[in-house]
Amino acid sequence: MKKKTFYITTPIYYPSDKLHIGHSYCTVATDVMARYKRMRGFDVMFLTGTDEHGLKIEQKAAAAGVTPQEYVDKVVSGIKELWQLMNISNDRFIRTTDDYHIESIQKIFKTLYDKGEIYKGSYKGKYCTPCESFWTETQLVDGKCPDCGREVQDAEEEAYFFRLSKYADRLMHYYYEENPTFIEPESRLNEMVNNFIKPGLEDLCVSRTSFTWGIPVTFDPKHIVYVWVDALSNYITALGYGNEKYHDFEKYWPADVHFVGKEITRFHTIIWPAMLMALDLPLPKKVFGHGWLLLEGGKMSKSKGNVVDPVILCERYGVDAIRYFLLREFPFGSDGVFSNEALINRINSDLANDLGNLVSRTLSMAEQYFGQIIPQDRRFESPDEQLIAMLDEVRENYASLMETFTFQSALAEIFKVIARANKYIDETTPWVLGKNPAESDRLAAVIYNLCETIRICASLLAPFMPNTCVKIFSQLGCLEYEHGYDKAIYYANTSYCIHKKENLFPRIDAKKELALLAAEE
Ligand code: ME8
Repeated sequence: MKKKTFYITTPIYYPSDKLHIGHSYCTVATDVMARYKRMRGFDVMFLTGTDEHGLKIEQKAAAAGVTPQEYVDKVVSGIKELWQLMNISNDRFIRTTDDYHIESIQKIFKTLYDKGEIYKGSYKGKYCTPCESFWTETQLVDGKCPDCGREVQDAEEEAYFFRLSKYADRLMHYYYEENPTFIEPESRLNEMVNNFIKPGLEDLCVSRTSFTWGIPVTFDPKHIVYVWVDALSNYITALGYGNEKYHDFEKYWPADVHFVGKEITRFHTIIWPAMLMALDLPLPKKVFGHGWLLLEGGKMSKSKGNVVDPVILCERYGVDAIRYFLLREFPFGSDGVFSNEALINRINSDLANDLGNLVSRTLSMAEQYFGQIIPQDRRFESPDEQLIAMLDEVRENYASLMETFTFQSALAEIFKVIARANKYIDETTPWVLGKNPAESDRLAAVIYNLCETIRICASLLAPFMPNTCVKIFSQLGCLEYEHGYDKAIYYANTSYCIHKKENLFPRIDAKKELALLAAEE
């Protein structure tokens, strides 16, 4: 039987500077979802990449005294290294400067022009350079860019326009009739409708002549394609739409979900679907606008400089700790405040104390009392029932939360089981049982139940903390066919071959660490 497909994407990031922890947040969430779906047996296509054209990059390169291509090549190689460091399992990485993408964009632009969806006119408006966005007077907030609050400039140029205005009704129909879960969280739908569609959509200026770092319009080469038309199309060009580089457009399109930050939901839920309608292509099934990581009251941003470097964080605390923290601390749809204190607390309480201790106590006792193999002669008693019932339920609870991208709660479900298992150790007092040879069968059952708990929890945690879970399975001596989603329920006869190694997460001395961090600032 052919596997079901799952196509998931991150935004393609601007390589105008190094990425910060906010970009990592979205990419890690996408990675977790991709790994989860692979674990569920899907044929996954996970796409990320970089959005390399536009005035901002042209200016940055000029300031650095290099060509735009040289500039982006350097930043992009750093971005690829970052994703490798963070264990990101993307199947493809698209750069908008790749030849095949450029070829596709030129074809898309020409097709839209030939169909009358794009026409030539002249543009007068306000332009926000950092956001690469044109605004009308009415869209400005206090005369400034409504997305970032910065100054905008007057701009006028001969330009091509996309007939966005004519799609308002079809968009509304898509949102409310055809696909009511297209925009999530739901609050973002209301925002799109009330702030953008209801006030009236205007045709969109889709070409520029004021700078050159972009994809030329083939039939009028002094124009370059507007960077958002170029960028949004990546989701189909990366599958081979309009080019011969790839051949899986039919297989994966439409995307199951685009993960994007809330500030670019508008581009993905208005402009992008309208472009696809104009091309007579199916629309993505869902756009999820996640929240922002804030820092001391403001959004992190490359241009503000108040950024948190993911490379430093991963080196200091470990990749899995950072991946876990990002998805456990912040509800995916809302904003959250990043702080070192919260990070250290999470590592200590959840990873070192709860998970780390459960694994280390269980495996130490297993080795101490039985060596590598838990005896088959096991006596189960009623205190086991509650733990086993939780083990049998956790997988379903987790799955339904994962399907709605409720990562924080999915993790909380697993950690409830971990907490219960730690309590079970205190209740069953294996160290007392271990002193009495007559209780050996009871001790074997207790240790076995704990190993089952660890195996099941690690199976479900694997998309979040892949390296840690590999370590756990290896210490449990648990073969590959014994873990994974399908096996994440209680069995009476899993075979373990225990081999305890170093603790998974060393405890951080929070006071010392925070003082150290303060001194470094
Ligand atoms: O907008 N908190 O690229 P970009 C959470 N090239 N997420 C954050 C964040 C923060 N503080 N800062 C950034 C672009 N992000 C376009 C996209 S897509 C066709 C083109 C994440 O480099 C979040 O996902 O500015 C946001 O939408 C994305 O990075 C913006 O990255």
